[in-house]
Amino acid sequence: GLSDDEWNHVLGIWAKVEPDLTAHGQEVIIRLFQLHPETQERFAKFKNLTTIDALKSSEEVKKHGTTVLTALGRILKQKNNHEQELKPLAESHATKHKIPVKYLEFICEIIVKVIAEKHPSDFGADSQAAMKKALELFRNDMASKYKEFGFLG
Ligand code: HE5
Repeated sequence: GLSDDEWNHVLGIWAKVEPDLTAHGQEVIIRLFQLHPETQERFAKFKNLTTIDALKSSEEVKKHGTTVLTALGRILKQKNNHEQELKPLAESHATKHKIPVKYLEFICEIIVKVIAEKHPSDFGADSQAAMKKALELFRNDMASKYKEFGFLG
């Protein structure tokens, strides 16, 4: 797990992200689709967004980015006592959306990059390392829940 100090880093930077969750979320989703186009194919309602301008002006993309980061924020705030928050997320991603663990890795990596770009002076090496560790715990727990739901992701 993470030390108290590491959780303080994670929740400290998250508090800087939260006032503008939508811009962060939008950037994360757009970058996910640009870097890993196969991920966009999982979204029936984003299939028509074939240009960067279309992605940038989509209210649906903004909304989904906010949804994703809101869910992740709730989980981080549980400091790894996240069973209750994680389970429905793992269930939907395993059984309904069928999102491979690899895609979770992609999005987690992008989340760290986007935060680093938007908050260069508040997201130092220690905070980045702590956030990476927290996201790794999140992914590992998603992966083990996936298995419980019979998805080898
Ligand atoms: O599962 C839900 O609620 C429990 C539905 C809303 C939701 C989705 C849907 C939430 C809260 C999340 N995602 C959260 C989330 C956190 C992690 C980092 N997601 Zn999610 N997703 C939804 C991720 C990661 C992640 C990676 C990828 C490629 N997710 C996806 C894909 C994905 C898809 C296809 C959907 C279905 C909803 C939709 O089409 O929205 C426009």
